[in-house]
Amino acid sequence: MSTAPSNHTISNDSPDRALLVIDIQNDFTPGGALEVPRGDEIVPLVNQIAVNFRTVVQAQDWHPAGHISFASSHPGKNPYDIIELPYGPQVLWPDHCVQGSQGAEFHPKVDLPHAQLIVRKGGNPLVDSYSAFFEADQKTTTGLAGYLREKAVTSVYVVGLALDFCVAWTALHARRERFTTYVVLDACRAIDKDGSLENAMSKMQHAGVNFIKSGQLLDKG
Ligand code: VGL
Ligand code: ZN
Repeated sequence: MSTAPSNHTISNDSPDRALLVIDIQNDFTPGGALEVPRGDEIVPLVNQIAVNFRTVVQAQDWHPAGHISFASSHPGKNPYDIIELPYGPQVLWPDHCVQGSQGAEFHPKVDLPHAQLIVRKGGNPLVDSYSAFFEADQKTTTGLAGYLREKAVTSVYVVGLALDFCVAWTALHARRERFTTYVVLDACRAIDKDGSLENAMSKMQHAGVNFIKSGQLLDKG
């Protein structure tokens, strides 16, 4: 009889796949500046999924004070207004994930000791970056695609916050970089404002992103 723990293993620990853990930070969890409803609920599941991925990358939203995506940087504007910037429309947000702040830290229950790389994004004061691959200008790279390719990764599994913004843009850019891409839906939570979730799901579907549940990853033992 096997004594392997039944629900803490992933059936296929292959080196050609990576887990991308997006923005599980204090400001995106309840009580944070830009809280994603029930964003904290995914943390135990993400920790569990990560156990048998060799390559785990964490993304961290990491803005300078006065960032262009903050409503407070645009007199007369409010959070969730949309403005036009040189790179396209920009949703304005409450101030969040300011570099070095407590809100920018990972949620205290995130437990990923074997994560090898943290990609900090959104550091350009004039350009937002939802995606862990490219900034919102769609061309400035974070280097993540090159990192993954050098490790011979061909498939990425995306989890985290928020499904309709940073998870979606990371998955779309993963497809653009020709990675086989899975979004693990029950290991994500969405902001879901003004149709953002429906819009993001349809964009991902058209781009060939696969939607799965964590049960398809975790050994059913
Ligand atoms: C995010 C809005 C602004 C996210 C980041 O992590 O989804 N959303 N910055
Ligand atoms: Zn942000």
